[in-house]
Amino acid sequence: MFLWQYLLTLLLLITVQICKAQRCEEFTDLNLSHAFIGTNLNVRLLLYTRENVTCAALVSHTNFSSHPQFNLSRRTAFIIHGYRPTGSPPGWIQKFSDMLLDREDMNVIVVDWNYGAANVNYFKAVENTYKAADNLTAFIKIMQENGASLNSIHLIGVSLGAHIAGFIGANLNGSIGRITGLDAAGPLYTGNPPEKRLDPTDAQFVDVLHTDIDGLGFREPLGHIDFYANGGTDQPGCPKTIFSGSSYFKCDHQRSVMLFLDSVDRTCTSRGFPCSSYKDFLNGNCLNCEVFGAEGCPVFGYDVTKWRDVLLKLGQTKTYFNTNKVSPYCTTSYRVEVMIWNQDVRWGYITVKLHGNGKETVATINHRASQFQKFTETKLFAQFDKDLQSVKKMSLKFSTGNVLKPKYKLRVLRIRLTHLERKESLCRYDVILEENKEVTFRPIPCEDSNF
Ligand SMILES: [Ca+2]
Ligand SMILES: [Ca+2]
Repeated sequence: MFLWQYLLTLLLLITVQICKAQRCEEFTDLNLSHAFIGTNLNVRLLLYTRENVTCAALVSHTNFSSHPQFNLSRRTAFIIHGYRPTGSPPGWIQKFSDMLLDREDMNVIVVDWNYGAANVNYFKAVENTYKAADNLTAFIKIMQENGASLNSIHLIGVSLGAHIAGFIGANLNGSIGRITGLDAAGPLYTGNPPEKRLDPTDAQFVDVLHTDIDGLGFREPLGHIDFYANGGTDQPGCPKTIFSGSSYFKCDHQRSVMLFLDSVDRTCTSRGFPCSSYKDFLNGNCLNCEVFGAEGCPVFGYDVTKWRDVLLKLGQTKTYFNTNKVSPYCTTSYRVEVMIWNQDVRWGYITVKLHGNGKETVATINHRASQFQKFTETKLFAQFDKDLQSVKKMSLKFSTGNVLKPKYKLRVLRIRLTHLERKESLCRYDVILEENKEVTFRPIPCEDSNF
């Protein structure tokens, strides 16, 4: 061999090695291929760390040493996707990994079980959840053998992925640190015994979000804490009719991921209020957070672990919160207390508009007609899309649904708004609200009084 040939070969080999080392793995896209109809499950594990935020490494069950960035003394989060009817990669997956790494120096493993999840036959995908769980259990056992602690493992499962997380957790006798279930799948899991679905015994701590309990999600509580966003049935901003195409089917379900992501980068916080029903929550009957002490009611999402000990003591806690249509999803809540002096009982709806910092925000309390009675405090719950920090003016409107001949008046002795986070109260005394006429005024700090 000539020297130049030798050198060329060497150069080629080095290049191949470098390319190999830098090869970025992608999530499987089966969208265009129809040859995949499920035989081989082929679970692929894509590792992201702060050393390779945008370039995933494919880790196998055996070659840990070839990934020096896979530091097992750090925490490891697994993101496990759900059913993929079209076989396309989940649009949110890269963002999810980026945001977790932004938040914390950890290992993020994107579980790509698309070969098992992308099947026209949902039954087949469900069957594959058990197999995917066994595969991942084996991987986690090897992590353990290499020094990882189960305490530091967080499984985040979306839809079918939430049950996969549950099965892995059960395989490991509930010793995994945390499982987060994002709108755990309902179809074919509803009514299952705990061993065939996610449940609180699957990990040391299980937190669950419900966003589509009447569709693709699971209705009953599955964790130590269950958050029902907007009641858990339908999400604001999602299409209400089938004419909106495929987004009609998945919008509510997928919102669970968006809400969780908002909590990862702390865009803003949503507290879950423990309550027996959404109706009771909307009626303002569940705003008491005393059981949680100084921390207040649990904040939904990534940081809910702060409430872990008290939640474990409580067993299973069902909570509610409302959101906006788009990110930032969190709303600002006020307790509204109204006392009137009309002789007769009045039924109607109150609209509150707050003005401040050059902005305004409106809450219409209209999920049901409220009853106002002489010298009796009516408690309402108002949620605004943003927090104005400093309220300069307030507008009030009373309506009864009477459009043609509005004739009623609400003679308000006192109205008091209390910001649920900051506990600041704003008051107005003696104001007459004529039906459908907005009254704007400058609120004053509330006096201590014994009305
Ligand atoms: Ca289980
Ligand atoms: Ca729904």
